[in-house]
Order: sequence, then C-alpha cells, then structure tokens
Amino acid sequence: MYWQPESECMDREELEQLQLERLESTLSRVYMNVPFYRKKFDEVGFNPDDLRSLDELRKLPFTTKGDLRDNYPYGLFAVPLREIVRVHASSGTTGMSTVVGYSRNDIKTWSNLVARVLAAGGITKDDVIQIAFNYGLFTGAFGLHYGAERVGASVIPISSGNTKRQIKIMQDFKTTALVSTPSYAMLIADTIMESGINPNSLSLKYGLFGAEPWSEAMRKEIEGKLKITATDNYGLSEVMGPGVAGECIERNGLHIAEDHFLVELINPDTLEPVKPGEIGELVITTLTKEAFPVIRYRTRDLTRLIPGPCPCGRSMRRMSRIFGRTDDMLIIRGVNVFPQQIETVLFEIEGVEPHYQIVIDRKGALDETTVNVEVSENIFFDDMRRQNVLMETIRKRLASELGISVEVKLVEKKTLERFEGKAKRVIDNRKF
Ligand code: DLL
Repeated sequence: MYWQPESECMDREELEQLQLERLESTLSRVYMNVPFYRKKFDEVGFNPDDLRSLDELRKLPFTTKGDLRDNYPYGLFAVPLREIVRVHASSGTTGMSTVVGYSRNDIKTWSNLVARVLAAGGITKDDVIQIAFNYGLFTGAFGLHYGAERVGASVIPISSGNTKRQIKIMQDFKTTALVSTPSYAMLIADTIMESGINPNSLSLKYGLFGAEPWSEAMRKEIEGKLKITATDNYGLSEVMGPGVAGECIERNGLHIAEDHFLVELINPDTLEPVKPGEIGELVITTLTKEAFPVIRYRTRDLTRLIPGPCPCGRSMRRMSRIFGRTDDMLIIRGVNVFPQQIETVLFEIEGVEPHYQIVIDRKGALDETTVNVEVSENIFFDDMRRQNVLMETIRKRLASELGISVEVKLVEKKTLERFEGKAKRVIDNRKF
C-alpha cells in the first residue's frame, strides 16, 4: 500500500509550498557549489534568493545530457567527493557515459522512493524479491535492491542473465516478485513455458518492470504467461535512478514523487510548455538531492500528465507510460512513429510472436523500413499462400493504425535476439 502516506497523500497546496521551499534551497545550493549552474544563472540574471513562485523556474535554461558529458566525470557534483558514498553511471550507448553521485542522505531518500514504488506495486515485507537487473554501474539493480530491503522484503540479488538458473532459483526460493526489464521478463516467461513448467506451480505474484518502454499489450502477455500483476516504474540515472515514478495497483499511470521532483512537460521543438493533457518531453528538477542536483533536466522521454485524482488516494500526479524517447522516434516518410506503436499492433495479430525488430535502411533518397516479425512454427512452416495472407494482414494493420507503409518479413521463432537487460529493437543502418 502506502510507504510514506503523509507524503504520498499530501494536500496539494501543502505540497506546492514544500516544493517551493525545496526548490529555493536546491537552487541556492547549486549556485553556491556548482560553477556550471552559477554561470548559467548569472547569464540570465537569476538570483536564487529572489525566487517567489514555482513558475519562476522557467526563467532558467535547460540542462541536457550534453552538459553532463561536458562536465565528465565530477564537474556537476554539488558536494566534495568525501561526501559521496556511491557513484553510478549511465551505459553511454551514444557516446561518453554520464556519472552521477550520491551522498549518504541521497541513498536514504532513494531507498525510500523506491520503497514507495514497491509498496504501490503490492510488495510487503512478506515478499521474496528476485532482482534480475544487472548489478553494476546501472542504477536499476542497486536502486531496487535498497528499496526492497527498506520495505523489509527478502532480496535475492541474482542479477540478470542465466535464465535457466533464474527459474530454478524462482522455484527453489519461492520468489513472489520479479524485478527486471519487461523484455527480460518476457524471455523468462517464454523459457518457463518451453521448459514445461506450470506457472501456477510458482509462488510468483508480482512483477515490477521498468528501465525501457513497453506497451500495454506486452504487459497483458507477461501477466498472462507468468500469472502475475505487473506494474511499470520509471526513472533515469541522471535524476536518481528508479523511484522517480511508479504505478500503483490501479495501473493507470505512474505517480511521480513530486515532493522530490518538480516536473514540466515541454514541446521538444519550441521548448514551450505543452497544454494540459498534451504529450510532451518530461523535464525534471530535483528538489532534495544533495550530491547531484539537476535543474530543468531534459529527459528526452515523452509522456503526458493524467488529470484528476487516482482512486488509490495518492495525491501525487500521474504520468502515462513513456511513449518513447525523442531520439527513438522514427520518422518514416515524414510520419512520426514509436516502436511501441508497432509493438501494440503486432501483439494484436494472431500467430505473431511477441518478438520483433525494426530495420531502417536508406535506399537512394528514401528510407526503407522493414519489420521482422517472429511467427509461430505452424505458420512459418505453412504454405506460402497462408504466409502471404499473414504478411498482408500485418502490413495493412500497420498502415491503417500508423499511417505508414513498411515491409514485413516473417521469421522463424527464436531467430531474433533476446534481451536480458534493455531491449534494442530498432536497427538503424542509416547512421553508418
Ligand atoms: O533505466 C533507471 C531505472 C532502472 C528505471 C530500473 C526503472 C527501473 P537509465 O539507464 O539512466 O536509468 O535509463 C533511463 O530509460 O530516460 C527512459 O528513456 C528509459 N526508461 C526508464 N524507465 C522506463 C519506463 C534507468 N518505465 C532511461 N518506461 C529513461 C519507459 C523507461 N522507459
């Protein structure tokens, strides 16, 4: 249920007052301690002491991943290294990684915020949690680990990979909750089915999945296969890691920990705030972080705020699941498409396996997109005519739902790569 009810269900007016106080102290702290922010504030003539309302934050410039890279590794830390008790880093798939640090207090806050997400997803101290995220510089495993210990659950720090062993441990240790990326949960579920294990013979009840975009259709698939209730949780290392937002058991949006993070949604082109309810890029300002505060950090993640109160009683606003990252958005013949939209269409078609890959090539002046889709064995070995019918169905459904025309290729079961961490479903050959 609730982990910190006095905060999670806080009166909105009181919350705004708290946010303002915390914002003021964060801005003063970075102005004093981080030359990068001091310079930026000075450039626009902003003095943190003059802050009177939350809206005034908009006078300040945004912070981007590029700024973090330029200050690699410790340039944006707001406390001396001797105050840092932990360092994490993002994977840096697109260039140099970014480094983040935590003070002892930051670790405490982080554990509590992850504990909120876990409690909201159904976890209590009676649960046995299998953490199948990769332990290391990635924030996922340690973040969930500390949160789960905070709740008092029994933590199995198995890390990711070795799927057969994951399942053996799940059986022997009577795991009740699985923590992983949705794509790894899918791989575990498929492996359970293939091994002939009855999912009802497991003790599994909950799945807490995050760290990558996934669709509602994928949730249904995982829930059905593993016989669990699956919730989505969101975060990013630059801001803290997991614990920034998480679904409650209503599973209708992710509650943002607004007493620790101030969020804005902007149009990524004009940088202006979007209208209420519209999709925009999430921009986050940390309100309580000591070691590594960020001011107006552009996450590049697209979401929308869900209006109205949640039946669960939390007053923290909800955001919808992440639609995708601005840098993952495919522009196919001028139409904006996110991989999850393709995923949603595929999941609805019978005979199609939940594994796919999107390949983009440049043919002359035109981009050509091919969707490789795994199909069940009986279809793959069926006659050409029936295969063609299925291909045509997929092509038509994608065209009508997304307004784009793509090539569709049916591939044999298990030929596409599987993922133990974050999935990589788009192969863009145009960049090379
Ligand atoms: O993925 C933190 C995390 C770990 C969150 C475990 C939840 C669970 P990074 O490696 O820095 O941190 O990657 C952050 O992953 O900007 C999003 O694009 C994406 N992401 C994270 N959670 C979700 C989610 C962790 N629930 C980046 N849905 C973010 C969609 C997500 N995308």
